[in-house]
Amino acid sequence: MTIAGTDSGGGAGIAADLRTFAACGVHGCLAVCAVTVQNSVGVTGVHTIPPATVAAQITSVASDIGLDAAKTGMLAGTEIIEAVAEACDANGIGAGGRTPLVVDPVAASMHGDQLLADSALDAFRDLLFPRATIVTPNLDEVRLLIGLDVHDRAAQYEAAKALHGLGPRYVLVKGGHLAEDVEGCVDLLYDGDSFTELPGPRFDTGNTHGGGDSMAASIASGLARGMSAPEAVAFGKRYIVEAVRHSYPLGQGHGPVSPLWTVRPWWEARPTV
Ligand code: PXL
Repeated sequence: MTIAGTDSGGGAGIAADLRTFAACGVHGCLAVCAVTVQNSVGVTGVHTIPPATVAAQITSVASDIGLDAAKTGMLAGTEIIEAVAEACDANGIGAGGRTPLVVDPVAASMHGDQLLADSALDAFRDLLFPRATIVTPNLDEVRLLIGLDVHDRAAQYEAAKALHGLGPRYVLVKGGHLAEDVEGCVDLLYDGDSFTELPGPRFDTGNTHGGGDSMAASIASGLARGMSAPEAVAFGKRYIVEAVRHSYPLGQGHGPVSPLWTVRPWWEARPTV
């Protein structure tokens, strides 16, 4: 299940998550937290869903279909974060429960448009980090969450340690925004004891809209398929490298990564009916 917001441009948020789930071979359910008015240039409006309706979506699905993993994306504000934390506890999602929880601490779009109220950062740290199986911040989110500006690998390690202190089982500090890594893009996984570097190529493209969402959703898919967290992160890294490789231009601004890079053009094959 994705617990997140919509993007009318179809690149990020729930649209990215559901395509990622499909590409990774799992059925996706959703709890909508916010509707954004958005195109490739930016966000011009946000409408939040009542917190009780967010919680009810989670409970409705968990009580019938069941959940093998969940991920959070745009949660918009404190009240929704509180409702999600409560619904997670009530349905065995996250720490202490049966269902692993990926927390992607979405705070802003790649254009800098705010997707989380400043006042909600405390709720994120206090309510969601301790419940998370894994948190997946990029370097902008690291700065907002712990006030650390990461400019080199040493600081990436320091950030992983500090974030682990907030309670998640695993931390993945994504290195996509690291200026030092001009050749590649190294994500860093930390379990409180040991570090694992996940190297990958860097592509010369501005079309990375929805990349963080797809990465977190592919990790959740791996967990849903029964992988351990380190296995799910390696699965997610393989997946997102291809999604960025196949990214495409859209509109006048930033285009999206391609969560469905896996799909073959079946319509070009000879019809069977
Ligand atoms: O990529 C982060 C993100 C998540 N969720 C929604 C978004 C964005 C970025 O724009 O719009 C709804």
